[in-house]
Amino acid sequence: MSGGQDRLVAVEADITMLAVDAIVNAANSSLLGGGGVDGAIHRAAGPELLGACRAIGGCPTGEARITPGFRLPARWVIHAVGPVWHGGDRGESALLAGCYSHALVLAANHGAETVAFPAISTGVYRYPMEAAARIAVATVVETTAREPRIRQVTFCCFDAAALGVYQRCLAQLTR
Ligand code: AR6
Repeated sequence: MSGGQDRLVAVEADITMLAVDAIVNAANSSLLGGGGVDGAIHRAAGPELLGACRAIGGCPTGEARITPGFRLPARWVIHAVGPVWHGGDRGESALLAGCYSHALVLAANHGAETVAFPAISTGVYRYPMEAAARIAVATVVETTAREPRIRQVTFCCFDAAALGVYQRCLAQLTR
């Protein structure tokens, strides 16, 4: 949160409650909903979100697609498809980084200046939290350096353990 990186913050919260321009969803390639943060976002946004996702027709792993936020406080939902963790030798890190960079470019192109991410792939998809957080933070630093339109990125952690991991990653940026 300092040392020139005050555009990046970590909080412990339910992402569906955040009043930012865009929240990112940890979706699957069908974009038709699921459990975890995906289920929570669809419940909070209302049934129109599923209709908008259906019209998109899917999204490859490592990419993202955008819809309105409907009943959410956020104006937009950016649906990013993270990789399933298979041990790390199936391109997982590049695919995870792709989620963060694609999502931020989409946000900027739609005029979203404040964006919140969950810890993509770290739930059902089993990506180890520490490794995932390092990639998330590094990719957001790199992408925001090229996207001056993004004013703030929030890493939305679902529990205190995840928040601790992100805070350590962010603190390392200032060293
Ligand atoms: N707000 C913020 N973070 C949350 C919330 C919430 N409301 N709920 C869960 N998390 P997961 P994945 C955290 O499993 O691993 C779905 O079925 C959670 O603690 O939601 O990318 C999709 O449809 C974890 O750290 O997503 C896919 O099929 C993180 O969000 C599949 O799961 C991601 O956990 C995607 O799996």
